[in-house]
Amino acid sequence: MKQIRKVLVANRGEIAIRVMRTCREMGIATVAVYSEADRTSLHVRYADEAWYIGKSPSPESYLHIDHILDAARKSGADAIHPGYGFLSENAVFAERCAAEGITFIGPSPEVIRQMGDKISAREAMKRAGIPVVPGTEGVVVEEQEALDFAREAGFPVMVKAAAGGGGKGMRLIHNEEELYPALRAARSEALAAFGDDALYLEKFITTPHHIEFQILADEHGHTLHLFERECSIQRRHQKMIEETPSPLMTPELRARMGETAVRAAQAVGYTGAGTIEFLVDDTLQYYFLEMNTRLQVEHPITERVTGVDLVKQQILVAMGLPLSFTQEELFQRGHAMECRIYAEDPDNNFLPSAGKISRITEPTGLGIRTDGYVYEGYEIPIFYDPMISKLIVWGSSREETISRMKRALYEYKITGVKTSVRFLERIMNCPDFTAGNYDTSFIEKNKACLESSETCRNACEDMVIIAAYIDYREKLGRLLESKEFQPVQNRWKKTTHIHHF
Ligand code: MV4
Repeated sequence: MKQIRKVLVANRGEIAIRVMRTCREMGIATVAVYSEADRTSLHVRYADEAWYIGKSPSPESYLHIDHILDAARKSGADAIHPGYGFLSENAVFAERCAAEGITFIGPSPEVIRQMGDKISAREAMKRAGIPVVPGTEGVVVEEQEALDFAREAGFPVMVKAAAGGGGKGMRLIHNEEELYPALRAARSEALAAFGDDALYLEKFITTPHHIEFQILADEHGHTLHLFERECSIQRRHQKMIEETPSPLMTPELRARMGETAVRAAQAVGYTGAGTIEFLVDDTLQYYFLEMNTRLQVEHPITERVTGVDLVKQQILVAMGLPLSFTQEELFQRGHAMECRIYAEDPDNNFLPSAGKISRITEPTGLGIRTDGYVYEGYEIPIFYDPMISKLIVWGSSREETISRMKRALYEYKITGVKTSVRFLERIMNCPDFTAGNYDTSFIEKNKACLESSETCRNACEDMVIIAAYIDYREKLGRLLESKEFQPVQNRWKKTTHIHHF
């Protein structure tokens, strides 16, 4: 067993505070690291100590391995929690921690590296007999090979970067004419974005559900799942709302997918908390998509329905302790939903809305959790992800959860920056959403219903004006054609022409 007495959280924002809260509960000291722009950030104040790690741009601070390890060494931290994003799935960082004798709270560098390479992840799953999206064997080198696959599988197909993930470097190809140009573009994009131009192709699964399973495994061979999370409400690969249980799920499908997720984790020797992402098509056929070797943004909905603190479990596993519960002891109780609150303007193409928080009041009450980090007077930095907080709501049923979420969103008042709160309210009022009848095309399919009330109102007003004008023109035309119409006599001219403007 490795005693952990002090954890450095190599992250910022809400997740840094969230991790530090669990550390505090466990009697573990906390170390914050901060950049120039984060001098006034809440995680700096919350931690027992704080270390400056560099300038605001992430590469000079939160992505700078040496600066972070310097802070770990100087603070005497015996473990590092990477949160999500930044270095959380960086195998080199995990290796450097190990080399410094610092416990990296997460899976081994080998597993991080293997799951970070989407082709080797697929190969590992195929070997374990886990269904993967039909695709090419290994890296696509020759364009002819891609054409052969696409002809065999049938269009549309998706080209993806082996070093990508999360939708980065993906392209949808509808026919042969598009294939070669798309391959070349994807290859140069992948090289630029990831320094690795390896590509692969998959059959496109139309309007899939994006369902993921939470995994937890210790270093003593115990692996279990903590059920699913439905993540199909996404905009440009950015999740907006997640919920558990999934409206699509049946007990039988849940058991099969859960067993598959556990087998996937065992197949790669996973330890700690991880997530298996699946695509599920409209025949409820499911396919392994990716494995995330980090804690996910949306983990709180799983915590709420199972009662398990996933960060606490990560730390206990990192200490080398066996899991203290079995699969049979885990149940989903009620229904939880997360809305991500972004400082973005949904009525202006979701452009980030920087600025100072002048007022904020957050909802509270039974079944309501807000994981945030902003406060009145706080200036939201432009350097990082614009997520302000996560609103996690629980209810005894999906209906109760939605009505409670509506109430919570109504209470959520943030002034000084534009936020996605109003957009989330519109989703809560969308019939397809409230009926649980949605997949990853939801945002696209419900554009009209999701337009801002302002935009809707403007559009409606325009419609009213246009309708009135058309009505006027029709009446005028009938009048002009009618017999009783007598043109106004003008003593200077025979008739007066009516000039239509
Ligand atoms: C797919 C797919 C359909 N067919 N792959 C990959 C990264 C993940 N975040 C989304 N990914 C997808 N991969 C195949 N073969 C559908 C998705 C997908 C998606 C794609 C485009 C736009 C939004 C999406 C939301 C969820 C899943």
